[in-house]
Amino acid sequence: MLQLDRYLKERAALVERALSKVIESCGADARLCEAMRYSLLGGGKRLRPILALASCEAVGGAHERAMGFACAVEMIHNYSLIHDDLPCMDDDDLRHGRPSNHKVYGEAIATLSGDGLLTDAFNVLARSASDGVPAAIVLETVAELAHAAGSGGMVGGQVIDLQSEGLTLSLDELRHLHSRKTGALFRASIVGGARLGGGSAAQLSSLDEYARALGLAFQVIDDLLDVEATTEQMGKRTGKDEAAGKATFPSLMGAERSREFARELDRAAHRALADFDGRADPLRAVATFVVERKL
Ligand code: GRG
Repeated sequence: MLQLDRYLKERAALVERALSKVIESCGADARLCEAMRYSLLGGGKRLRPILALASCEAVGGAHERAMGFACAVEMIHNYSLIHDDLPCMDDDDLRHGRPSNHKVYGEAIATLSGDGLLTDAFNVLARSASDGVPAAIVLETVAELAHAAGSGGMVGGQVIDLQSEGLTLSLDELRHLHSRKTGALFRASIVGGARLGGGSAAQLSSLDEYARALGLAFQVIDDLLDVEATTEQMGKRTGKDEAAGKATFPSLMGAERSREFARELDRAAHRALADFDGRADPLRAVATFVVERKL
């Protein structure tokens, strides 16, 4: 029986060791490297890289094959958090229980440290190609990750989010926004991990389905926690969606129905893994964790 708490801690530690190595070789100006390190090693659940490694293993790959990719995904995630906290975006002073990057390093260095993490992520991924993975597979993974992070994915989703403030969105519009803003990076992490692990087309397609359900469930719970959890619990400001006039799952369907919806999505994520053996148990457990998490 998988002990999820232990598994998540061990995997986060593994990812953090690899991330420290990446940042150790940062060849930039010392202040920039420090700012990148501050965010990259400053906490967080490491969900996306853990999912990338778990997905690689679910199709029979050794997790080492996906470690460069897992680091790249977490670097992109951290860039998005740094930029999201900037005054021109969500204007948040707190992240992971500490001052946001721009509160410590100023807006210019914070912006550039995000840019550094985003760009270096692709260097880390491309250089991990030497780990015995065919170049064509790495190339497809690079393209998929770039699409997920870029204008067709996360950045595009953030723009829709900004433009939707104060508007009444339908459930379909809200789902579309989040499938890009948060869902795309989850999908790329999970499908990319499996691609690097040697997964078949049918396995990648099932994992894509799993990832869609998990990504949406993650967002439904994120919206709920913004209403129900305190700033101290989350280590970041809560109650901000309502203050910004944002449409959320609880505002559209109510808190109780939102939680039920997230649990339906957890079941859908499990169904998508029906053809996988016990090696996909961590993926199954993480889906339930995402829905039942308190932070
Ligand atoms: C390009 C200036 C500029 C800004 C872009 C890309 C972007 C800003 C924002 C993307 C939107 C974004 C930050 C999405 C992530 C939303 C989210 C719920 C993050 C929290 O994810 P967790 O809970 O994070 O997995 P940690 O790392 O704290 O565990």
